[in-house]
Amino acid sequence: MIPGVLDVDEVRRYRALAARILAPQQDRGYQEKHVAIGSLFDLLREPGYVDLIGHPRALAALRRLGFDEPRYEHGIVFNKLPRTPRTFWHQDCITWNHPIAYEPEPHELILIYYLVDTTPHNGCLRVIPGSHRRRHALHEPLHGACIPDLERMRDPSSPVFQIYPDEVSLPAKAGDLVVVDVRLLHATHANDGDEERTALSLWYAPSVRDLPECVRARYTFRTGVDGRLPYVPEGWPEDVASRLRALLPAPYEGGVAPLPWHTDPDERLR
Ligand SMILES: O=C(O)CCC(=O)C(=O)O
Repeated sequence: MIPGVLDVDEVRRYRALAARILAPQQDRGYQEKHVAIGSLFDLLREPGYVDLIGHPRALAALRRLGFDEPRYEHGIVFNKLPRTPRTFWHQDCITWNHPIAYEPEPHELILIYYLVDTTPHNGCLRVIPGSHRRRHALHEPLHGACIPDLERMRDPSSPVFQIYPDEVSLPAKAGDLVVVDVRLLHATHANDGDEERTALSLWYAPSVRDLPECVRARYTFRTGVDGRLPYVPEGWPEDVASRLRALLPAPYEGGVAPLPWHTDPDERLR
């Protein structure tokens, strides 16, 4: 938890940008499909977010943690509407088929910025400490789970929607930043408040040069391959596009095949 990374003006500005991206969330069909996640909109729908992606205070905080070359991969606006349920437990690692996923050092981080004060009453983050390195009962029901079914909360009695004795809530003030290892099991409380709860999650590779070549081979910058891989949107003004490009990993130009996505840990996680 890194308090006060964004000042009041930045919080206001990034909320205004989020509001423009979030317009399609008014649709009832969208709301039903995403009731247990809120929204899943690409941050790059607004070029103004390039300032956030390269935020000097956030990058300095990462440097203090020992990550001196973070590179942006992708980002999502997570907006939980008033009186909507918990987000399901999950982890976001896609590299479980490679030894790096079983090493102590993180190979991918999520930087979550809160744009409103967030508590257990209105949807703050919940995490299971240590679950990025140790198997937890939740890994079983999550194995091969149908994510669209979880997003629409088809089965509220599922273990992935329950409270666990070893979970920890992380309340945050508007402008605070939470840094999460992608392997960590995380979820949110329900938003029982009357206001929207807006958070921005930005994925970074903290040290690209330490990544195996097959992981760097994912960075091809081809649009439409997968929204969770780095790219520069078409039609952006060149000055903003080049600022974004400088914050992305270098496009891979070697001959190694990209590591296929693998979203579940195997027996190496004990
Ligand atoms: O806070 C949220 O709405 C969900 C955050 C999350 O799941 C993530 O950043 O991966």
